Amino acid sequence: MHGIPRVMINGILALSVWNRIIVYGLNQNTDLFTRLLIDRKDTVMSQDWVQADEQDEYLIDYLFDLNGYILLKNAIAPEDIAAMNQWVDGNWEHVDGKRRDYDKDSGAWIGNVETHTYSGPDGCNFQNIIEGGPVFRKLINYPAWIGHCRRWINPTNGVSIHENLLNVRGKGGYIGIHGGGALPLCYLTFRQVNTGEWMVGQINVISALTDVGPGDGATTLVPGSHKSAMRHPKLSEQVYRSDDPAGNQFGMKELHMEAGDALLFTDAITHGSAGRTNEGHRRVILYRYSPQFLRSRFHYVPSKDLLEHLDDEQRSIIQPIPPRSAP
Ligand SMILES: O=C(O)CCC(=O)C(=O)O
Ligand SMILES: [Fe+2]
Repeated sequence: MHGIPRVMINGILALSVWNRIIVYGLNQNTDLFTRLLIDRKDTVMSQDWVQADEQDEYLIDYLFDLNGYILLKNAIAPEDIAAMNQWVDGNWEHVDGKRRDYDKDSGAWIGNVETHTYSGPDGCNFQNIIEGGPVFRKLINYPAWIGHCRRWINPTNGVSIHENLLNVRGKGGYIGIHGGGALPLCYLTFRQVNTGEWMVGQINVISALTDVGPGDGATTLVPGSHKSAMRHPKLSEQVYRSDDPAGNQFGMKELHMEAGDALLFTDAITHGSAGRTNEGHRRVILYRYSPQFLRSRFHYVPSKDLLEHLDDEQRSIIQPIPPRSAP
């Protein structure tokens, strides 16, 4: 071959392709492009996570709007994760003990925290965990997510907590597939239908206290299903929840997390959890944020001690309207 050797031509071609990609990226958004290249070259197309301290609110809103969920990496400080794990270790005797609903009348009480289960396989819920100590109070308005919850519920509605719990789930445990954009439940809104403003009726924040990987019974969801006008095929005959584990259902994605990550998703999305096949237990906390007009799920009355220890913002979330009675 005469003239320029082939290896040089290949090199020039490769350089020109890279130039185009880089120029395109710079034109779109310098910051975002660079960050994506640096963070995880392989998943730019399907990225559904950001670092919890991400400042690009537009990007965060876009992902939440598009998918109905977003994963915040490194949302909870390691010392707070350690404090929560210590609490679980200290109360381990209750994990396989009495649980409200499964044992009908009442769970075991650890101060004002009650053990509970939705249906048995989902494990042990330490309900009303905000009464469990300082670290759980701190989570009420944890900086990594409270701003997003306020914005998406819409400041007009204020924020309250519908339910708060710490879940421990062993081998064989799971949550059945449930929810979806087609359900006629008033708290499963996403936007104001006439104006398009944010008006999310419930945002679940699930945070892993230990890593949750394959076989650990991860939370699963169908991305975008909060916008679907059709029920998931598995739920077409049902109102809310099927007893089939959500992990192996059509369209489901497993959300793996490292300890301290937080998954934020609208409760309107079709979701649940995969069955746990590994030994050991999954430990997560779950706080559900809703507009202030919604009552709390189980109506645990905040103790005097809890109220005294809350800052003003936390108090307004836990008790938006103080009880009123005749003097
Ligand atoms: O346990 C899970 O991973 C899912 C919990 C769930 O269904 C919910 O947050 O509404
Ligand atoms: Fe759920």
